[in-house]
Amino acid sequence: MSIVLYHHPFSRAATVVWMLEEIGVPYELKHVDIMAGEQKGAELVALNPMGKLPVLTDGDAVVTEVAAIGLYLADRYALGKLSPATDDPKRGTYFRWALFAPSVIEPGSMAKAAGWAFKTGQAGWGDYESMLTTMEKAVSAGDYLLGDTFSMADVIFGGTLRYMLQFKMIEASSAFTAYAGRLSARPALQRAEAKNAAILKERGLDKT
Ligand SMILES: N[C@@H](CCC(=O)N[C@@H](CS)C(=O)NCC(=O)O)C(=O)O
Repeated sequence: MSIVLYHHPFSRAATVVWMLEEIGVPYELKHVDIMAGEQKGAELVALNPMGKLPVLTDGDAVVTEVAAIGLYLADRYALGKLSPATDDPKRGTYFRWALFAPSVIEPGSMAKAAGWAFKTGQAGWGDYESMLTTMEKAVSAGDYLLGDTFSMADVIFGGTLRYMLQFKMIEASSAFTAYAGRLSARPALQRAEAKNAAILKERGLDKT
């Protein structure tokens, strides 16, 4: 099997399982015990010097960073379906929201939760309230970020939003709840959640 995902169900690799289920290609999961620090071992560090999950390999290609993995998979295996065709102007909106997740939502939510002191004009993620307003507008313009069409940008942005809602780093507004509900109805997300839950059970982590 050419696609291998280094995975732990408690990590962002869980979102990559959702990506792979949306794409529908065969893949193998390699469990990395992050509680035992296996992500800092030689095998993982050779692939990702950050010593972090997720890591996806596809033949000789090594991809890290959730957003990069999603964009890679969609272009390689679902171009014109989960990512707009290369000459489609919708690609601008697609990249905009896909990259908003790691460049604004992740650091912006962390800065707020950890009480970081910073200048909003200098920090790329700006101020928390503007971030929330921007996100609410993005998820309310249609069912999905591209309007009627679901795309990999929804997995990247939506996966980050779901994570932030779960850990109460973003408060559940009606717009966020409605959007998260539309995502939860996707059979691919349900299959991914079932896979992650089965691994948790198998490894006795479902009670933690
Ligand atoms: N920027 C990375 C974040 C990766 C990350 O922080 N992964 C966490 C799990 S969700 C991890 O591996 N933590 C263990 C560690 O840092 O030792 C991405 O988007 O993939």
